Amino acid sequence: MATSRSEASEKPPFRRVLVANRGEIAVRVIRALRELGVESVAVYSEPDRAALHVRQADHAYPIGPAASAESYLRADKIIAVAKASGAEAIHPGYGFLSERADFPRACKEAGIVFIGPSPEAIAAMGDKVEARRLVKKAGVPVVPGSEEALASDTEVEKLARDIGFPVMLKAAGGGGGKGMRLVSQAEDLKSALRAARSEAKSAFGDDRVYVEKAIIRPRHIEVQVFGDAHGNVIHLYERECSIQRRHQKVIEESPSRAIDQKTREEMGRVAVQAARAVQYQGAGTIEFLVDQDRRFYFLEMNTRIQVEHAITEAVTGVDLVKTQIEVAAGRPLRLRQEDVVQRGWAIECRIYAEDPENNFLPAPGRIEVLRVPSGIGIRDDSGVYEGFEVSTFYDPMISKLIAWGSTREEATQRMLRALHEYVVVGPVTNIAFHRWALEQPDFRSGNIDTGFIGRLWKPGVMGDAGADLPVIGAALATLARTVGKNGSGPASDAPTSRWRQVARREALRG
Ligand code: MV4
Repeated sequence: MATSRSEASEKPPFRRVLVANRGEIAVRVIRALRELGVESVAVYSEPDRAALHVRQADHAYPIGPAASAESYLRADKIIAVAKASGAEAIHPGYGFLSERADFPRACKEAGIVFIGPSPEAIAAMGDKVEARRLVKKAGVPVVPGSEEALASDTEVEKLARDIGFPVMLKAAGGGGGKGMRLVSQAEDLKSALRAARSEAKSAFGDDRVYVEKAIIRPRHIEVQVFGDAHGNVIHLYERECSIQRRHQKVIEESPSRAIDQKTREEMGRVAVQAARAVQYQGAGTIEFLVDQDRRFYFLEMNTRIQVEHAITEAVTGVDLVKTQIEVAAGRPLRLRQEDVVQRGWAIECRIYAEDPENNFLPAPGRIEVLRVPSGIGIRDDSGVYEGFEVSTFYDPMISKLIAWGSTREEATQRMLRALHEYVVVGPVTNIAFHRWALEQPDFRSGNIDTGFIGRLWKPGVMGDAGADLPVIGAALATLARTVGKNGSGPASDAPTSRWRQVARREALRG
């Protein structure tokens, strides 16, 4: 990777940093801190006292009971720990306090650096109508729609008629699909409005809505941006996150098959303009919808590091978390735009403790056996270990599995190989679901959009692939060992390799 300055001889950007998060992202940040020679301070809730982020940090402090509202969301407690521990800065990770404008304000008052954007940038982008207005003024294409949040129903009706159906009603107070309603015809507008307003009211305490032209079967493509304290803003190209379920991303990739080089450069340029509109500092993401004619429209900006940042790291070679920490310390970006190049292809599968056959219901529980894939081109970012209890209190993500290859095909084959190696005994997981998804002809040909799972998936569709042979084998072997140890007989050395299990199955079939 081309760097304008070397990092080897530099002194650490901070002496000690608090990580206000848990799970894989806390581990990810602690790793970056150690590489930079910065001490890490973990915080943890009661059930997390033996979590991986606590084990890996240099210091660790308890902050309360399991419920996030009483621990990881308690800005006051976390700032008190930062002060008591001598941390100079706080990294918020994603989720929890990462996009609350009042948190960086409170950090500033306490004399602590917030590793992220200004409270003004967070607030401006958090208000979806304000964000639309700001970026549109900066020359960024937005979906045709209202300039303001609409308080009266008659205004909404008039605007919807002007735009033309289908339209999308959206909550002004927040994103993520809450309070969103697709309206196909004028007759449905009144009841959709009522539903959207009441959902927005309960989710965001704000029942204002706005209207946009609905984009049918869009693709979700987002651009990674980075700003520093010296007015430099660059982008690190795109990620495609079209494979989602109920607004939860499931599989992401970079680059995207949906755009050509000219569109890619244009989206990057425009994303930088959007970030500049709020004098953005730190890592951010500009989300776009791309329609079937490959036109792109600004959707919203995420003012945090994202779960899927690692696929951008894989194709650009840039450590995004390290860069966050450096720019928060006031250092200029090491990279110029022309230094950023995409090489090869990366895919991420989010491995969850959930049951695809049972409406993807979270499946918490103790991880009895864990075999994590590795080898060429594979990265597994995880916050769990064998013996760890996946709790009901938090997101049931077990890990993010990332495969890099020189082409999309190689990355896909590598991911399938890694999924084949992955063994989790204990909680049910979505590993077999990922194998199924990657084997779909529409995935192979790059024909994906936000309706991919809804269109192709239903319970039972995985058939035999859903029966996870290595998992069954490992579970049997574990059971046999346990019986051997605790019972009267000798410890069993029951086979656990895949081919033996398959061979047995074949034999059973006769
Ligand atoms: C849209 C749209 C179609 N047209 N806006 C969903 C979450 C929220 N952040 C924006 N979303 C959408 N906005 C217009 N004008 C379709 C979606 C949408 C979607 C977007 C990205 C990824 C997955 C999605 C799934 C369903 C709907």
